[in-house]
Amino acid sequence: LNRFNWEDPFALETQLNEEERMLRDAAKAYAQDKLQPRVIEAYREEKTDPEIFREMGQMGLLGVTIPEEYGGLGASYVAYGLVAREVERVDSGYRSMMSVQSSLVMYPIYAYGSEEQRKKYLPKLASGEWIGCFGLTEPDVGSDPSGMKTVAKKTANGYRISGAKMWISNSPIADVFVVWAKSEAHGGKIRGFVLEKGMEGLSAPKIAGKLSLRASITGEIVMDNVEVGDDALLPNVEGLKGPFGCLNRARYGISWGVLGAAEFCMNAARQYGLDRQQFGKPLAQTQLHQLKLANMLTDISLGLQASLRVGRLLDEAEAAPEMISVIKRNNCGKALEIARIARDMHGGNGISEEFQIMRHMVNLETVNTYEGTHDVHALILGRAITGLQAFY
Ligand code: TGC
Ligand code: FAD
Repeated sequence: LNRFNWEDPFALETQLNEEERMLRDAAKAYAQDKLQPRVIEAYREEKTDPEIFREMGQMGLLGVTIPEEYGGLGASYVAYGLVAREVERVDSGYRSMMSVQSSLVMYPIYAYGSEEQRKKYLPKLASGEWIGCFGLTEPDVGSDPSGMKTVAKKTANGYRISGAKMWISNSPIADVFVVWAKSEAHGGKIRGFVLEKGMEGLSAPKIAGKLSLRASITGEIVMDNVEVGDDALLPNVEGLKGPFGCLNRARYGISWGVLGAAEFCMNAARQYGLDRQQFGKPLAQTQLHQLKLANMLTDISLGLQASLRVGRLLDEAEAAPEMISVIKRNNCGKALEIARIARDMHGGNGISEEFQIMRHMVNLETVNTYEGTHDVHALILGRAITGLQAFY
């Protein structure tokens, strides 16, 4: 029998192809060399460096699954997940910046946009020259986006959009805004629009004072009668399946990403337990410490296998949204639990920025909430299991 490798319990490495391994290694090198050295200060000072988009673009980390002719890599969803894992090993906020750009801005323009929209936006989003954001949530509408108040009214040559979006990643520094609104000309159905920075009536004030995800800027999108042309409408999708089609991909990426954060926390707790002595022996030689590490390893390794499976199905266009709910919900919940336990295992040092565990822990509170809360995904699964929907 082969020897057990605690760092790769189910030999995930052997389940990846050459391209996936290469992209993973490039993402890891970038994340460790360029993101890790700036994250502690960025988080403390609540600073987002827009240059990160340019750097990620140069590395090919934006729009990994988008075809090459539009500036992407045309790589697999598994490759995309591996990139998310490496970036989130450093910080969930950096992964958030990357996944919004890739899954929530580039994907809808690619999947629902006209050829002109694809050509205009995708190459500059892929290079990071332009930064994108995705506006679905509103001040009064979070888990239930069907109740959105943002409206688009038809004008002679386009639409006039009014409303407010809340909790929008990247919005204060965004050049491109993918916004979802109820369109009167389409019977009140939800439609997607691409807005651009500088349009009259469009502003994106920063939401200050976040105690989580501080390295990733978040803001509002305020639309006060913003006039856009007919060419701003995403022509090829109508209804909630538009935004949900994007969310499927982002939620899938998150399921990998959070395990990167969890791996960081577990590895740090392991090392801390080996280095730190109490009662005359290393903490790692106590049963409680080992039990906690065994639980962490189990949850991380099972989660990785599940994400890999769903990634392969996504690549074959065979993944169901409920599968994504299972892995988003499970992996976020487990990663948050692992971070909380790793924080405890570090004793007093666990609260210091230097050890980085508490930053991951507090970030994961957001990740457990956005893209469908932990409980909303339970209700999506409950509906699938019982055939009864319990939302309303
Ligand atoms: P429901 O009746 O279930 O569905 C309405 C229409 O949408 C279709 N649909 C989907 N299509 C594709 N993928 C999915 N996952 C889909 N889920 C639903 C469905 O087939 C139907 O289509 P049609 O053609 O029949 O009209 O809608 P509902 O109103 O009952 O939905 C309930 C619920 C809870 C499932 C849904 O509203 C939900 O998922 N809520 C969570 C909201 C959410 O995730 N918001 C995320 C905002 S973006 C964000 O957080 C970005 S953070 C990113 C970062 O920084 O990394
Ligand atoms: P609510 O929907 O009000 O939920 C509050 C609580 O009630 C939760 O615990 C929820 O699980 C529970 N709940 C809701 N409905 C039910 C029910 N039927 N039964 C039982 N319990 C229920 N959105 C975007 O559109 N774009 C972005 O880029 C984006 N980025 C974000 C970045 C950050 C840092 C944060 C914090 C959020 C971001 N969001 C974004 C918004 C995010 O998607 C929402 O916060 C999330 O969907 C939850 O909505 P809500 O905050 O309104 O909470």
